[in-house]
Amino acid sequence: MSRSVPLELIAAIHSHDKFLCVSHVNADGDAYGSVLGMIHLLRNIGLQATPVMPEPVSPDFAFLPGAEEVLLPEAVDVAEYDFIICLDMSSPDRMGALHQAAEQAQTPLLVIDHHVTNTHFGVVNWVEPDAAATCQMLTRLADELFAPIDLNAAMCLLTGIVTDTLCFRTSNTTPEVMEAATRLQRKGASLPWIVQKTLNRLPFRILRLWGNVLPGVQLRERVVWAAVTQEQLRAADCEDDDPRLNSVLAAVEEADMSAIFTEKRDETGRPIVECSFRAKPGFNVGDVAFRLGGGGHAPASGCTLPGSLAEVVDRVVALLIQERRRQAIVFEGEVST
Ligand SMILES: [Mn+2]
Repeated sequence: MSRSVPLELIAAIHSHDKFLCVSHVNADGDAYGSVLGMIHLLRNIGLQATPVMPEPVSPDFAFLPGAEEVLLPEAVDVAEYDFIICLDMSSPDRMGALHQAAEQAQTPLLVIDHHVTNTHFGVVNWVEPDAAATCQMLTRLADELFAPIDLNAAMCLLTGIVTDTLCFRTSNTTPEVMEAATRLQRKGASLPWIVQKTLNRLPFRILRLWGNVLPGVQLRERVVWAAVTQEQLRAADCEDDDPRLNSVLAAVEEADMSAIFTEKRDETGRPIVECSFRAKPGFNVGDVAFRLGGGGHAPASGCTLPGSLAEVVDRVVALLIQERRRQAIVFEGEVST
């Protein structure tokens, strides 16, 4: 059930002028959509708002109105702002270099997020784990702020809802999500255009990468997984794998949980592995990621672990299998009682 927007949040925004809006590294549609949607809403009530992201804007999201204005942390003097609004991010380290800058300048943080793993790191924290997207929360915030939703805001906010719900297909797609999306459509945001710009795009090199990765896919005890090596990425001319590969695995009928493991190196050159998990309704991969030092939600989560690809895959797959067994017993129990 949706809770109300904290009055402290409304008061903080209404009684100040200059806001910096930020989201997390490896930004997705909800991260970009909420940062840019928020700046449009704040400007619509006459406030100054600047978007900043820890990394350069991904070309995939350059179509969003306001994307061309996004600054990198080094281009921002944090001390000039009354508040930093942290959107769709569960912990402050997720905002990269801006984290240290904010601490030094002692600029207070306002947190708006839907991750259940949120660490409540702001002076005001509005965290709604039931919301399907941070952008969904912002459609309600707009009303509370008396901020008109113009076409620019509507496009950004609908993009976050569409991408986080995989176009209204996740288990948290409630009637409230549909209502928020309908409102944004009525403000002029085009659903088919956003879907075309986000979920329905597949660069050919990604397809080639999948062609090399999928022969190694494995299924054991209703857990399905695949590993992506640096060599495969290079051969397909890809910098990174694509989150949609996990959507393909997540649809496997014979599995309740899925995982993609991607071989990477950290700044010092040591081997690390990025793990991304998905669970079918009734199962939870959020806890697994959290225990491994990552974060996310019951249906989708992730973490980054040190070690070689083979080591990490062995260790994490064993954990997922064990966890799936345990949850299946609980789930069956719930169903039968
Ligand atoms: Mn989100």
